[in-house]
Formats: sequence, C-alpha cells, structure tokens
Amino acid sequence: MSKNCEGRLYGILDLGYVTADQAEKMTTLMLEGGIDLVQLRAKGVAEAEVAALGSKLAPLCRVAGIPFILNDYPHLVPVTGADGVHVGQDDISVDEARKLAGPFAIVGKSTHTPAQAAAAKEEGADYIGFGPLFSTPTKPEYIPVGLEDIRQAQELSGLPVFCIGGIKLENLPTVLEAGAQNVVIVSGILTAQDPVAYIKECRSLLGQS
Ligand code: TZP
Ligand code: MG
Repeated sequence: MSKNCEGRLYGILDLGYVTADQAEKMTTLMLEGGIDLVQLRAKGVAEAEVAALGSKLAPLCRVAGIPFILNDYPHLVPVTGADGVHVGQDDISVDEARKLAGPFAIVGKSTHTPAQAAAAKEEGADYIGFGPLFSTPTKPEYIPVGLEDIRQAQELSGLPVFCIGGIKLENLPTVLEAGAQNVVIVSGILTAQDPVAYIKECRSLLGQS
C-alpha cells in the first residue's frame, strides 16, 4: 500500500453528485485529468454497496499509482484494496481507524481549527482536511472557517493540509494566495462539463503543468 499523500489536488467522488453507476467513469476521468488522490464519499449508502463500489474503484487508482481513500468504513480498507480511510472529528480515532484499516493504511482526518490540526498530528494522522473554507452545499451544516487560519494549520500540524470547502477553479488563486498548498475540490470537478479539462486547469494553477 502506498503512503503517498503528498499530492496537491484531491478529488472526492461524492455520491451526492454522481450515481454509483457513474462512479467508475468519473474516476477514470479524474485520473485522466491528473488528480493526485481520490476519495469515495458515500453518505447514506448501504455498506455492501460501498464495499462493492470501493472494490471496483481501488484497482483503477492502483493502476494509475494514485491513492484511493474511503470516507468512513476503515474495516473496508483491506476488503476493497483501498489505500486508506478518512475520518471526521466525530468519528473513531486515528489509532482505531488504523487498527481496522491496517498498519500501512493512510489515515486522514477532517479539521476545522488550527488546534484540531495540531491535535490530528499528535493523533498520528497522515494528512488533514482543513475547512470548510467557504460555505458549500456539499456540507451545508458546517460554518465556513475562512482563509485566515490556513498557514497556522499548516505550521501547527506539519502535515499535508488539504484545504476544502467551496473551492473551485475560479477561487483557487485566492485560496493559494492565502497560503494553501493542497486542495480538495468536490462539486467543482463532479459538475464540470469536462472534468478532465477542469482538473488540468486546476493543476496548472497549482503549478503542476
Ligand atoms: N468537508 C468539508 S467541506 C466538504 C467536506 C467533505 C465538502 C466540499 O465540497 P465542495 O463541493 O468542494 O465544496
Ligand atoms: Mg466520517
């Protein structure tokens, strides 16, 4: 399993935007565009369906050399052949997640404040999500944290920090100016007319021609 979570552009295949039937095609497009990490986020979907879908997507990412991460379901990491799991503040600890996912699994954690970013480092997370920077329909219940704390989250955690929440091609330059090194883009990619071109444009702004 790869522990490489150093990429700069993280795409989340959120089944709120694409159906399970479209997931393989969208993953292929994301990989073709040059995404650095892929996550499957399937809220409210039956576990058996997550396992089945994860088992189809993991090999696609494996062949492309790109880490494939499951949102929740750490015990499905070895079952599906995923590379890791992403947990939230209200989920099980990084330690527990790694016990279930396996010793070599990547474990990422969502954080919303610099203090949580520092705590995630102490907990042993391999990377963190930080946000939501802006309000987003993908996670409507969360209050945006803005751009001010990005650098502090990076300094305090010393981890790869993936800024997330309301980031699109149009505001990516602003997010980068605020100090972001790595970003997650969900609906921007999944609703793009041409996801491959969209990702390529994002990569270019990220200095990854
Ligand atoms: N966690 C914090 S914001 C968010 C998640 C999963 C959703 C980000 O989605 P989008 O569509 O890129 O705003
Ligand atoms: Mg969770």
